[in-house]
Amino acid sequence: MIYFPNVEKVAFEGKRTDNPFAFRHYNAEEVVAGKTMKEHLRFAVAYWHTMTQDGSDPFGNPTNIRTWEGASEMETAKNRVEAFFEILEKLGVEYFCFHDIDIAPEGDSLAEFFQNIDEITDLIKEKMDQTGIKLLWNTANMFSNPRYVHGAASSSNADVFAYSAAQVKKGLDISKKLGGENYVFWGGREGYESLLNTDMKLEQDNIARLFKMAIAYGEKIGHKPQFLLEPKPMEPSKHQYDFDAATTMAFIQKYGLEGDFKLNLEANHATLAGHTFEHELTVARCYDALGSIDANQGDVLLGWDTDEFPTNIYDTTLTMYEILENGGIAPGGINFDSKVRRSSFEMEDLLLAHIAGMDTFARGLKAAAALKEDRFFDDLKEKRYASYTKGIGAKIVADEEDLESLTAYALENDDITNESSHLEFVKSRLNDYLV
Ligand code: XUL
Ligand code: CO
Repeated sequence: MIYFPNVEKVAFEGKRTDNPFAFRHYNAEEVVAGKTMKEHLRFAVAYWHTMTQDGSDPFGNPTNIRTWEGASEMETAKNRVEAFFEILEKLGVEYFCFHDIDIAPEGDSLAEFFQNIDEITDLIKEKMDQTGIKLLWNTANMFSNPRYVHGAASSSNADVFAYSAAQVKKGLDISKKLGGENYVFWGGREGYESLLNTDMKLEQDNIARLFKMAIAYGEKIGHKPQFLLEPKPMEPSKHQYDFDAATTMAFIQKYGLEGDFKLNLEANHATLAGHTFEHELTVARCYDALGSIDANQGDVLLGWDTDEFPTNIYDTTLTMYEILENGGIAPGGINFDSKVRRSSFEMEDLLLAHIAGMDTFARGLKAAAALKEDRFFDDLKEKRYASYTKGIGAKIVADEEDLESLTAYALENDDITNESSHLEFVKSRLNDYLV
């Protein structure tokens, strides 16, 4: 069955095309800053938003027209695999990501769930072998089912901890089966509703216990994907332990997980934490822990996780600049953790939305490469911190000074002159790279 009969494989046609199913900026094989666009961008499609989202919101019923609904849940699940690979192939996207419950129905028992997962991943593997499409990451959904009402690894109920462990084991088994390059943990319920009844220390110790079990199991089965932790400050929990990049790094370091874990950073989660996305990316880079990104954007007027497709060139430019500074994002990638708006309910909107996101990132990549080539930020920072390359500054960063020697210096040099940042001029010049 063909799900998008009116759309051919989406090709690069350039800015002047009026074909809505064409890339106007993303040209997979075009070389930018020494690599092809597709090597830089490593796009992935998210199973959950693309295949299972129905367009409902807290005030309204589903709106999405989806032609893959079958007579049973398993039939729908199988149809979705077909449709998903058609989307990936038509977009020329080489990676995908999923939660366990996105691909297979949970059934009436854990054993039945596992059996459904086995059947569907057989199908997915066949498709991967036929097309060469790869698994960027999978994860276990340990937040939707009511059993996770008090958390997963952080639950007050040890039976829930055990259930979570079983889901993670299965997640790693299917990661091995499908050659997953990364494995993600996002703790939507790993936090608290009220401190009045929460043992924060035990909960965080237990989360780390589960992660260590995952590392050990990966070693045992000879499959070690890059483990990734995805920060988010809140939603669905009132407070989530992986609040932002800095908080999550403190957790990773406290429990000695830095050799195995990096961060999967999401743009809209940064906004919710009161940061820009580039702030989160920079923090991760400072720790050498930038693993992968979930691409989307929030709405500045709304205080929740709207997961919109990225269309803001300013943001994608600064994001791609950080990725270039990082020397690339592999083995991570750019996963569209983005959903179409409720009013974009037609099947073909799924393609249009991804094309928009891919074109916006391609523009961001080109602008970022030009900024790098022109040493725009490099020169700016080099000049700003020049005082540390000579004289007393050079001695400070060589750790040759102490409080007494610096006091002696300051007493002789207390007539301080600072330079203006000319920040408005800088921002205006940055704009020249965006168009
Ligand atoms: C939720 C979110 C998740 C994770 C994977 O806000 O971003 O979809 O990416 O569980
Ligand atoms: Co995400």
